Amino acid sequence: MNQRTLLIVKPDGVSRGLIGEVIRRVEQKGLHIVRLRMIYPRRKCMEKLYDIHKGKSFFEDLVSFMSSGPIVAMVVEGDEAVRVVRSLIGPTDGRKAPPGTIRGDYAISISRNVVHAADSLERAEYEIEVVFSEECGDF
Ligand code: FUP
Repeated sequence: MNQRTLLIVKPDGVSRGLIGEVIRRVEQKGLHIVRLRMIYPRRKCMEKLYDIHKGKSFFEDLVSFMSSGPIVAMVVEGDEAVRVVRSLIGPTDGRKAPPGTIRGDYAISISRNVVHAADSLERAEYEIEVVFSEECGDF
C-alpha cells in the first residue's frame, strides 16, 4: 500500500554533515521525497512532535536537543513507506542498531541518534502536520 511518512534529520545529523547521506539512502531504496523543509524548530513544536513521551525521564533532554539547531524534515512516499523507512533507520539505540541501518552506521547513542521517523501511519499524518506547519519554526 502506498504511504507517506515523516523522516527527520536531527540536529546532530545536520551538524555532522549527514543530510546528503540520509537522502541518498532514501532515494537509493526507491522511495520518493515529496516534501522537504529545513527549519530551526521551536521548543513548542518539538514538544508536540514527541507528545507521547511527555512525562518520561528523557523528555526534557529530547525536546531541548531537538530545538538546539536546524533539522531537515521530509515527507517520504512509497509502498509501505512507514515500515520501510523504520527499517532503513534501525532501532532507537545506536549501540544496538545493526550495521547497514542509518543509526547502526552513524550513531552510538540512544539520544543522539541522527534521525527520527514516524512509527505508524496515524503518527505519520499527525507528525507531518506538526512539523510542516508554519509555526513549527523558520530558518
Ligand atoms: P524512535 O521511535 O526509534 O525514535 O524511539 P522512541 O520513540 O522510543 O524515542 C524517541 C526519542 O527519544 C529517541 F530518538 C531518543 C529519545 N530517547 C532517549 O533519549 N532515551 C530513551 O531511553 C528513549 C528515547
